[in-house]
Amino acid sequence: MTKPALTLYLAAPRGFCAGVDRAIKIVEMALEKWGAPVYVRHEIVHNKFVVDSLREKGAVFVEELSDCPDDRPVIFSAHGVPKLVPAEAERRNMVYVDATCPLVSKVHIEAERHSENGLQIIMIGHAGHPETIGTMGQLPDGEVLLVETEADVETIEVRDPSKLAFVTQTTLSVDDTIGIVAALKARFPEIVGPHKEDICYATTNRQEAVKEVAPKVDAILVVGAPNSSNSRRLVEVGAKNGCAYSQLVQRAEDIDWRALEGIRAIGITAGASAPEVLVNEVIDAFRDRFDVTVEIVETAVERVNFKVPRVLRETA
Ligand code: 10G
Ligand code: SF4
Repeated sequence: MTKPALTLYLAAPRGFCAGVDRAIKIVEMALEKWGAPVYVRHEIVHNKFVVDSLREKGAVFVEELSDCPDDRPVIFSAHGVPKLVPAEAERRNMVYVDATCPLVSKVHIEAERHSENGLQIIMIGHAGHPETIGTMGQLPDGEVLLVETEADVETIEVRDPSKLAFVTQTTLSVDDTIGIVAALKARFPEIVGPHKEDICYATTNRQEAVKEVAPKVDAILVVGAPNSSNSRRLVEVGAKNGCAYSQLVQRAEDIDWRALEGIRAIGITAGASAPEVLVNEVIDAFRDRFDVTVEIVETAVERVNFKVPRVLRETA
């Protein structure tokens, strides 16, 4: 039986960003240097496949530092941690490596600098997300106020409207954040902040590529995990930019083939924590059912690379 023709538009850039690449390397190098077990506080990045692979090599994933013994190394996830976490590790004389992405650390430093200058901080982010908890946790309770939506901007109570700064989570929707920043500037004209926001290059580029793909296709699949904020934003960007069927899949087995019956063009991308092997698995699943022509939709070329911390570069 002949297979139906399908054009598969593959977004580029997609998948691993420099911060994820570095964080995974940190766990692998820590295992080489210190042997198993190495503890990791929170999923190193939000991807089950990545976490399971590292677990097989001897990493032990826990949610809190109190779940780690004093005498084994611990790594903090790429999303960042509140200040009290490394402070507690030091108090316990633990060996720790901070895998926080340098672009998240930059936001931490920004928040601290504004606070030192007497400004109260407003963070645009998602409540309960580890990056938001980590960034807010750079300063004492109450110094950072969280806003998630434009509506929140109208109701927050600030100490002094003339002494405010804002920072953002790095993985937000670029378009939604423009609206929130505009609302902040309208209500608090003196608020200071970064030139645009703190959304990182990888988030911006992946969303841009989806915008280019969305109008060309009947459906978009984003390879990524349900707890991956940046991956979920890619699903929303697809839906808001002309593709009614935009879905998250962790792997090929999640694809709802009945919903895709009769399609002629599919868009595929992957969140910043999703490995390329899973993208290939999804593409292969399409090849099994369709006569696939792959078209790459490249909207940016990324050359960002972050070094791992010195302690891991030194030989044991
Ligand atoms: O998109 P989120 O923040 O949920 O994380 P992720 O692990 O899915 O992707 C990598 C992004 C970060 C480490 C946050 S800066
Ligand atoms: Fe760093 Fe951006 Fe990747 Fe987060 S999504 S780890 S900020 S490069």
